[in-house]
Amino acid sequence: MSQEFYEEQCRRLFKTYDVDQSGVLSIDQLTKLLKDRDHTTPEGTPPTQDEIQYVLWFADLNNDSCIDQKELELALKAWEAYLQERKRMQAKLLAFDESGSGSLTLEELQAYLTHINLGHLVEHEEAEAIFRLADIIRDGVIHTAELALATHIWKTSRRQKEGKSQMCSVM
Ligand SMILES: [Ca+2]
Ligand SMILES: [Ca+2]
Repeated sequence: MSQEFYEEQCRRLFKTYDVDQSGVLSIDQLTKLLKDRDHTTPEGTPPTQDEIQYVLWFADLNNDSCIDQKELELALKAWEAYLQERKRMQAKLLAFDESGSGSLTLEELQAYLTHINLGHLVEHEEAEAIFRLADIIRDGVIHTAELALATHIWKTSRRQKEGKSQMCSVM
């Protein structure tokens, strides 16, 4: 799909969902858009709170809890990427949910991070820092979209560390 076509599609989508023509998509309008564009669940299944916040985390650049026309492209990309990952994330959550609560505690997240760190222990402190950033609906546990975000944050921080150590070895 060409960039031009994509932008045109974004413009049209924005118009369709900004039903009050306020120039931004409110949380309710964004929720409807995400629901309509999710073809992986039965029709009409709404996104969960953590999924909505996940999209905002990536797309709401000016932090006003609304999506403007420029942010919509980011929101759609974040949502599409997440939908492709969701099944895998749900399976991971299930696998590390020792207590069977349907979400992960800090200790369970630490075990998951250690697992994606190829078995090398991720320290409590680091796991806690990631937990705090990823608990975007602030209910003290990690849900599926929050686990996807925790994974993203962890990978980004690893890449930064590797980048630094590579620089050190060059110098
Ligand atoms: Ca915004
Ligand atoms: Ca949470």
